[in-house]
Amino acid sequence: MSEAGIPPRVLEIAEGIRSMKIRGAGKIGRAAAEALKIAAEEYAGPRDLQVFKKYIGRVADILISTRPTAVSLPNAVMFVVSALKNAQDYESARSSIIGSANRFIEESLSAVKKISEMAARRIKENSIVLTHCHSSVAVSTITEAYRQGRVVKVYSTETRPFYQGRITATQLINNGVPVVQIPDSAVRYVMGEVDYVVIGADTVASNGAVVNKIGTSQVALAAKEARVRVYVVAESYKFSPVTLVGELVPIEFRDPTEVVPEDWLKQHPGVKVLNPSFDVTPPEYIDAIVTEIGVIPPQAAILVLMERLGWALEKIKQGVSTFTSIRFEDLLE
Ligand code: RUB
Repeated sequence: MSEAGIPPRVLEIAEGIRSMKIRGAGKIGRAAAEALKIAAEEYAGPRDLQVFKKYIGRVADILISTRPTAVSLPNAVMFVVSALKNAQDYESARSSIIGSANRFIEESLSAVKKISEMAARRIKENSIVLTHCHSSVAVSTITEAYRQGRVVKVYSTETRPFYQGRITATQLINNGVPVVQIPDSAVRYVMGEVDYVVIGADTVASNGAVVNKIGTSQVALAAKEARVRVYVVAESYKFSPVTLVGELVPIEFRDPTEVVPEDWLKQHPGVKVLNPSFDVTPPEYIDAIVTEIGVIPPQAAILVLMERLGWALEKIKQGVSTFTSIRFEDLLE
């Protein structure tokens, strides 16, 4: 994809997502919206609607190619870019991109707040909560529940190999929440003490399966065995419309050197390393998904898709069946 004429700040955001400097599905979605806004604001090409659309299409393609799993990324991009649909001229196209990017960011932040308030109500007083990875919505929920006297202790897994659990532990402790960091392998050991598991999501499929950081399904399995409730806290733009037509959620595999040091790998050339970044938790292992439009059983994921992502379902009807095969550049011609 040609990067000529694309503002450096936009490419920096794309690189930030790719290198995981910007990470977590919500932040990734908001960063993509911000990048499209900057792209519109700093556009320096001809003031021509078709040329501008093609340019925005190129930016959209670059953003979407950064990481494959979190559907918040294509959903955010689709949301912002679909504002071009009714634009009559270059000026209105430019301002509609800026407007819809702002709207996505505002609505996303307000969704996080609403979810935290709703999810906190589901936690009884003096509970012990376990969380995995770093989810902004989970941290916000747990903090809200702690403020209401509902949480007394949090187990936070370190989340190998990238150690996002350290971000969770730091944020919780900064919010005054008592936190105990545990290795991922200690989840079953502590589960007997835990009242709730609260986790985020990268993607929720139409059947209610939740794709989240690698290890989530093991946490959910241990919780199920111990009859501990599992709550997923996820904004509606983490629901994937394309799963409705049978698309599988692509799982990202990252570099082996995140798992073992490069030197060690060189000394042991026969050892292969597998580093899947996400896994799938089936709906039977989830008690509820808390979204900004309400608390649902995972099996009701379809209702969220109908209510919030109808525009994406329309695209699917028109034959755009997968985000990964979309070239926005073509779509906007
Ligand atoms: C992050 C991760 C988070 C979800 C939800 O993975 O799996 O649980 O993205 O996060 P990575 P949030 O670190 O690989 O991006 O609630 O912040 O959207």
